[in-house]
Amino acid sequence: MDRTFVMVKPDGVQRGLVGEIVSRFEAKGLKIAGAKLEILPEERVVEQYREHLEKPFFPGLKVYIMSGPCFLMAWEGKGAVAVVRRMIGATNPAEAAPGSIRGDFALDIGRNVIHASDSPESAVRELGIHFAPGELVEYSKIDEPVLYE
Ligand code: IDP
Ligand code: MG
Repeated sequence: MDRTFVMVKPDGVQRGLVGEIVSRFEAKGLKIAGAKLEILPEERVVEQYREHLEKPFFPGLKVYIMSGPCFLMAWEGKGAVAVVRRMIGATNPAEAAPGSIRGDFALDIGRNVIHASDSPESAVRELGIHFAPGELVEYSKIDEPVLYE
């Protein structure tokens, strides 16, 4: 099964959106494989956003991501990486589709509530940055026989 890395950013945690966001992924049928609340150390923020290190918004992004606790999760399911990217919506919440998380809960590109891996390769890389192997749990869930053909 595919696994993806998802993180409610500090604005989402402060705004009390963790429960709503977890509910959406659960209702979709995805299975939670790991979760924790954490203020990220600088090294892991730099590692996660390494493709953006030279961008003008990076210094502000780093301060934002380290401004408070993030809620980090691993979610599993068929096509989980692409499914979750569609559920979070476009990077700029002003353009994100209504019904998506960013479309429903945010206004500003610099405060867009949630992160999710953008490819299966990024998912493996990002899960490796944030979770030790023992922190991800393998188990079967009783709805699997009715969720999948
Ligand atoms: P993504 O989160 O949808 O994958 P990326 O382009 O990878 O979007 O950018 C990573 C994060 O950097 C965004 O989610 C957002 O928090 C921040 N970011 C991207 N572009 C801007 C910008 O123009 N201004 C401020 N922050 C930005
Ligand atoms: Mg990205």
